[in-house]
Amino acid sequence: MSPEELGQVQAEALGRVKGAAGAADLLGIERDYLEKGGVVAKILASIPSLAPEQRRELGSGANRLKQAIQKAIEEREGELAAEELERERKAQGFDPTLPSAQPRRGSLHPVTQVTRELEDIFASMGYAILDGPEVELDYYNFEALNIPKDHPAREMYDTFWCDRNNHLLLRTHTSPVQIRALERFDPPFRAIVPGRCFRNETVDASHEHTFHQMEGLVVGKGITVGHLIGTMKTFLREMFQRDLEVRLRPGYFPFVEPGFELDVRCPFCEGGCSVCKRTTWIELCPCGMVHPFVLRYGGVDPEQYTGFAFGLGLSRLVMLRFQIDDIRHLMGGDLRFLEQFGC
Ligand code: FA5
Repeated sequence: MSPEELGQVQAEALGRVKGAAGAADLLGIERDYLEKGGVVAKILASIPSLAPEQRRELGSGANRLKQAIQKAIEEREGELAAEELERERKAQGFDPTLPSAQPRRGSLHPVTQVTRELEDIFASMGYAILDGPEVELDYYNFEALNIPKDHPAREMYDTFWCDRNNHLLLRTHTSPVQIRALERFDPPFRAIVPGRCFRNETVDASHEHTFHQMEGLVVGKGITVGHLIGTMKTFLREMFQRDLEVRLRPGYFPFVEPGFELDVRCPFCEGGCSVCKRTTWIELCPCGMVHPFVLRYGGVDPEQYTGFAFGLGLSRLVMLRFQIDDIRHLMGGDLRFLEQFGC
């Protein structure tokens, strides 16, 4: 076979490779040219019958032909794979020039937002921020708060008990931390305790079985109701950015004496609205002067020290703040609700 004939075979083979539409075509070319019984093999088989000087020439020519075909097949395989990928990308609507999808940003829960706001306000007034256990002892939740067994006040707190002997419970309020704080700190001190509480209650738009409160406790020499009112007014001014009138009504809690319900003038209207139920007053929190029994339970001498305490309904304050009409949204875990409070 002359070099020209070899050149023709190569041109024909490379032409077929170029026109191959897929892997099957390329396999066919490989079979026809490179495998046993193929064109290259037949050329090599003809070599022994040639004159010695022609043998070398045809041998190396056949090898170059084989390599050229192999190389062309590999390149075409690469091209076909790239074309296939491009087709898939187009079918999936993939556009590499578009900016990548942004990761979804989380945000703070509205209760966390208001808690942090309150913590900032009270910390700026020198309050410590305390925590306490959610699974609490009967002693701290009731007994040491002057609510002994069989006391009718226990009925105000529908309790989730955790054991058969009614020693352990899910705390029904943040007030048990009053006793824990009195045990731990020497007066004078002031502290707030934001946290979760639990009540075995029928749930409705304003009552949850799991909700948040924020306890406040100030103990020192000569603490009076005047300090309580001043503190609440300062906190409200910071929260709503203006002075708001407050009023005290009598309220009964065994752990305060005297006890009050503190109302605040509605910050959303002048003459009555749906938030204040057209009364212009909003119930803010129960509060009072710490009962001497409680001070004594906490190891503090009531002859020397007095104190005030309050129990803010934090969940209700969050509702007020963001105009949420149903408390069940707060713990419902619905992202469509929570995404509205991104910050
Ligand atoms: C108490 O829990 C007292 N520990 C508060 C207190 C502290 C009084 C210190 C005096 C001194 P009360 O049960 O009223 O009180 O609850 C306080 C606030 O928690 C209520 O005003 C209300 O805003 C909120 N709250 C009570 N129960 C629920 C509930 N099931 N769902 C949502 N909020 C509630």
